[in-house]
Amino acid sequence: MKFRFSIIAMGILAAACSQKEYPNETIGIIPQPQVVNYTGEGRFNVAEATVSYDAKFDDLSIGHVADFARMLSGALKKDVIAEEGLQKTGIRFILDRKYQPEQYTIDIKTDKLTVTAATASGVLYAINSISQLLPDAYFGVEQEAPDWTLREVFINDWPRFAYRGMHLDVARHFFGVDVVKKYLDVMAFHKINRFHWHLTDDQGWRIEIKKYPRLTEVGSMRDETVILKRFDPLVCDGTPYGGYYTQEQIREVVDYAEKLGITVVPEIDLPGHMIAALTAYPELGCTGGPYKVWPRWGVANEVLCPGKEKTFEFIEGVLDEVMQLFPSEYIHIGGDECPKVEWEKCPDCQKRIAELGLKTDDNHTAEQYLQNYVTARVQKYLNDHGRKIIGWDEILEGNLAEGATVMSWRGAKGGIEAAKNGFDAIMTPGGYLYFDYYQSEDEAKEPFAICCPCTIEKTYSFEAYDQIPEDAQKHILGVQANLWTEYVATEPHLFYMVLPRMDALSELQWCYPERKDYERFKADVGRMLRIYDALGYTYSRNIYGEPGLPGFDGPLGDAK
Ligand code: TNX
Repeated sequence: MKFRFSIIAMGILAAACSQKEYPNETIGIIPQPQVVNYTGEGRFNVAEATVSYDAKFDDLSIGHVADFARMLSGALKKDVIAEEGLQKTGIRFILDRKYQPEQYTIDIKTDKLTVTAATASGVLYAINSISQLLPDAYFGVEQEAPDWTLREVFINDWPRFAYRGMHLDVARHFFGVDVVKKYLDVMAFHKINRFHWHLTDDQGWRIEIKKYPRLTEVGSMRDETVILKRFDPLVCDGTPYGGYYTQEQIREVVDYAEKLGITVVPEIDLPGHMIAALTAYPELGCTGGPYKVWPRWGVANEVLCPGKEKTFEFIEGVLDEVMQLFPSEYIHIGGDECPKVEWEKCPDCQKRIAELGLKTDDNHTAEQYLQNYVTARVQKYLNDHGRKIIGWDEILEGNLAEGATVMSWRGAKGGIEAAKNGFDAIMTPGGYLYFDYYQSEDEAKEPFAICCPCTIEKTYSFEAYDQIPEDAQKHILGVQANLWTEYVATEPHLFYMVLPRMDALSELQWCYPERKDYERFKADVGRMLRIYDALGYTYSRNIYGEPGLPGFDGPLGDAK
C-alpha cells in the first residue's frame, strides 16, 4: 500500500505548499479536482492558442491531444493543429514520468496553459477537465459570443480510488457495440476506469464461445419476454428476443475501452443465473432439463451441477476464451443468488458433498459449502493463469479462499465483513448505487423501475469507508454503480437511468470526503446536463424537481 500512501502524501504536500499562498477552492469540474488554486486574475485565451506536445509522449497520448485540437477546430471554425515539440506559449502538453499514472496538473497563466501527466489516462483526464471549463460551444452548441478565456489557476488532480467502476447488464436486454461505446465515452468523461460487463444470465448468453457454439446459437435467444410485471399469471409478449457479441466485436469493445483508459472486467455469472447456458447444454444441470431461456426475471432454481466433472470442463473451456479476449487481471465469476434446492436432491451433488466431507453446521448448509468448492476451484484455475476473481458478496458465505475480491451489493455489509477479514472489496451497495432504481421519489412519473427511489442526492451521500476500521480501509479498492436491465430495453432509457447519477458516482470514486459538497455538486451538474444535451444523451432532470422524461414512459410500459 506504499503506492496509495505516496499519492495521498504527494497530494497533501502539494495542497499544503500551495495553500500558503492560495486557498484550495472549488471549480466547475465533475468530479471535483483535489487541488484548485486560483493564482491570479489574468486570463488565457483558448481561441487564439496553439496546441503543442512533448515529442516523448506515446501514440495514445498524442491521439488524445489531436482529438482535443480537432474539437477546438470544429468549435472555433479554424484549423487548430496539435504540433509535435513543445512551444513556449499556448496550450502545451508535457510528459513527466514522476507523476502517478492517473494524475495530471493544469497550470493556466495568461500566455500559456500547461498540462503535465505521465500517461495517456492523465492526458485524457486533463483534457476532460479543461473541456468542462470551456464554453458550451466546445461541445458543438451554437453560442452567440462564447467566452473562450480561462482564469489563471493551478489544478493538481489524482483519484482517491484505483477501481472506479460502472456495470452494465446486457443479458436481460441486449445493447449493441455502438451503445456500449457511447456508454464507455460517458464513463471516461467521468474518469471511470473499469467497465463491469455482465455478459451472461438466465435471460440470455451474450458472448460467443467457439468451443461451445450452442451458447450463442441457442442460449442468446429467448422465445418471448414477460410483459412488465405480469408474473402471476405469467403474461409474455410472444416476441422472440436475442443478441450476442461475436469475439471480434468483444475485441473491438476491449480495444475501444483501453484507449479511454478503461479496463473491461467481464462477468460470467456462475453457478447460478445459468439457464441460458443450460438450455444450450442441458447435461450441465442437475436434472438434465429440458430447460428454456428464461422469459421472466427473478431467481431461478435451475443452476449448474457441481457434482459432474463436465461442468468444470465447461467452465474452464469458457474461461479459457474469456481470458484470451479480456486482458483484465480481474475476471468476475458472479456467485450471486444461487438457490440450492436442486443440489439437495441431486445424487451427483450429494456424492460430491460426501466425498469432500462437507457438513452442515450452525452457520451454513453442506450445499452452501459446495458453492465454496465451486468458487475455490474456479478461483484456482484463474489464479493458475495469472488472473484474480471478483465475486458478488454471497461468495463470503462459508470459507472464501485468500485472494478473492468481494463485490458488496446487498448493502455495504458484505464489503465491511470482507475488509475486516482481509479480503479486498468493491462497494456497490443496492440502496445507493443501483441505477436500475427510480431516479425520483415520484414513481408514477418515472418509467417503470425494479425498485424504490435512489435519488442522486442519496447516491451522493454514500461514503465507502463508513464502518470500515482504519486498518482495513486499504482493502476497499473502490466504488461501482450497477445498471441491471430487466426494465431497461432501449438506449434513451439506458442513459436516462445512469445520468446524471454517474456524476455523483464519479465523486464517490474520485474525491476525498472533504472535497464533497452536495450544493456545489448540484450546481455543477447543471453544466453537465447541457453537455449531455449537446452530445445526445438522455438524462433525468429530477435535480430540478422535474421527475420523469416528458413523453417517455419507458419502452416496456404497458400501464403503471
Ligand atoms: C439482484 S445484484 C441481482 C441481479 C438483478 C438485480 C436487480 C446481483 C448480484 N443480482 O440479478 O438484476 O438484483 O436490481
